[in-house]
Amino acid sequence: MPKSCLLIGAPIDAGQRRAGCLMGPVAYRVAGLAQAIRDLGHEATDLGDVAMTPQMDATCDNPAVHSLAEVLGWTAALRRVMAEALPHGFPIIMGGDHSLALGTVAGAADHAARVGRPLFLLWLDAHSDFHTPMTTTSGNLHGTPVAYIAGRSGFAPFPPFPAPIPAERICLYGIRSVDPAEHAALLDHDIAINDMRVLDEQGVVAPLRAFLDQVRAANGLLHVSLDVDFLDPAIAPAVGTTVPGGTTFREAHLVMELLHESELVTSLDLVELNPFLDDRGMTAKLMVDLVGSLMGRKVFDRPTRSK
Ligand code: EXY
Ligand code: MN
Ligand code: MN
Ligand code: MN
Repeated sequence: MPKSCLLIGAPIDAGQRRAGCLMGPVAYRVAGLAQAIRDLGHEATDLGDVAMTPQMDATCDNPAVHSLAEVLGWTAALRRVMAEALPHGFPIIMGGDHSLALGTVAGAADHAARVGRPLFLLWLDAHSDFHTPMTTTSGNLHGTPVAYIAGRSGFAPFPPFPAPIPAERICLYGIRSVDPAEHAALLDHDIAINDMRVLDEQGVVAPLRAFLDQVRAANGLLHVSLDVDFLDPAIAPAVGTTVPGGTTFREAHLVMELLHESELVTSLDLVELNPFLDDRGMTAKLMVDLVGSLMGRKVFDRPTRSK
């Protein structure tokens, strides 16, 4: 089923301190993301980059929090852009660091409420991103979106997340770096934590299929947030928070192929690409390749396959 893909640039690097993520959107364009999608029979419209106005009167109790005014501005802008885009197609947000999900998932939640369907979240990441602005020690807000989306307190002056996603509708997948404060908080939330140990023991298919079955049974919308550091640094070095022991090229493609076959994905973030840390754009090209698998490219297309 051809999709109308809406490519949206979110050149945000305020959620962390290493310069470079703001070059992510242009790197995806140079790597040919739109044409790769069109080559698979879909429409791809590049809507350009989102503009952001910092919210300068912003303060929070943790002085370590980095670039709060900018992240607040991005969150408001991306929430609006996402909610406006979803009725018109399949938004693909080209990041930019993972703090962009504070806004994109909020916008997806606004849309889900409007259409009366539950929103599910698949978080493909080495990190649980479960800090609040009050628990983070780095002060980098890219380590907080899942906590915000799950409705944790301590996010003032961010507006309350519109409809916190219940734990059973959040799937963390590929996790291999959890800070002590995140671990303590996650023990109080029964969010599915498919860390690399789970994937090593059960394989990449079973945990993902179980989650997708839940999405389908609930007639849910599914937002996928794909962090470059989900992948092993050996194949995807252009990211500021690499963690050894990530997914292989084939594991990542299999995840994307299963997501394509499920026909459940309704919006996508591509986050944390830092082209400044790369070698001839290899990481951007890999991410474009993975989007190709999500959009239906097959090595060998078998006529029938279970969803
Ligand atoms: N947990 C660490 C912190 O809070 O600073 C590292 C977070 C990395 C977040 C990247 C986006 O996944
Ligand atoms: Mn409209
Ligand atoms: Mn992340
Ligand atoms: Mn990460």
